[in-house]
Amino acid sequence: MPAHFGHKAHRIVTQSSPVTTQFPHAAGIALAARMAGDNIVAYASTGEGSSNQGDFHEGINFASVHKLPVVYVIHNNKYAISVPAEKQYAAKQLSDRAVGYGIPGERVNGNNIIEVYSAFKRAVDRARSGEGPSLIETVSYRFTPHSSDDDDRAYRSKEEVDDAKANDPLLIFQNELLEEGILTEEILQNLEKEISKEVNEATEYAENAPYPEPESALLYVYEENAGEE
Ligand SMILES: Cc1ncc(C[n+]2csc(CCOP(=O)(O)OP(=O)(O)O)c2C)c(N)n1
Ligand SMILES: [Mg+2]
Repeated sequence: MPAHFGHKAHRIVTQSSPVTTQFPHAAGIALAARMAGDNIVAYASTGEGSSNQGDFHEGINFASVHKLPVVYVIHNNKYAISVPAEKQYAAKQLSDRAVGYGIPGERVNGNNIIEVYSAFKRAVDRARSGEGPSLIETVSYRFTPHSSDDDDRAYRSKEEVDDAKANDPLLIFQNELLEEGILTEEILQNLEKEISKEVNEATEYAENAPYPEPESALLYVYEENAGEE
């Protein structure tokens, strides 16, 4: 699955298919790190649809009681596959749930990169100083269908999608940086060249990679295999 990668060196834990299971995982990782004297901040995010699962409550509640260093984020992109936000939750805003855990909750414009950065900085500083977790809701929009199997024309209009695309956070930020003179057309072109080279090389590498041996499906499932390879 596309978003199920992990990366040990970058400390990204492999994600699993059942949504929001990462919320209790983050609390557990933060607790384990504290016990080991490792001064980390754990980060876990979920969609607004997935935030209605029990794991959401269990994870945040545990982290709040024990003042664990976790930043919890809800990416509110207004849809859970075909289900629009108003059919997912009755709350006015999801960040208000923080009150029930005794932690700060903030709703930010997810299309404004500086606003998002500021909220994350507050949450990370709070976690590092031992005050516990925070909940941030970033509000944005899902530009594409949920997956290649999903035809979004069945549940939302083209106009709605086009309107949202006019607020593409990457383009807005790019333009701001160009206007400020921090980014120039030359830097931009070089960046685009560099990035597409990296993406093309990675694609080629993946396409040429051999299929895994069928037996490898049994690796890392039970403890006796954990040390192999
Ligand atoms: C426990 C569980 N139930 C259902 C699914 C199927 N499923 C995968 S993604 C998804 C919708 C998620 O919507 P949202 O949380 O808003 O995240 P988004 O895709 O919009 O980022 C569902 C129902 C799943 N993976 N896990
Ligand atoms: Mg969503």
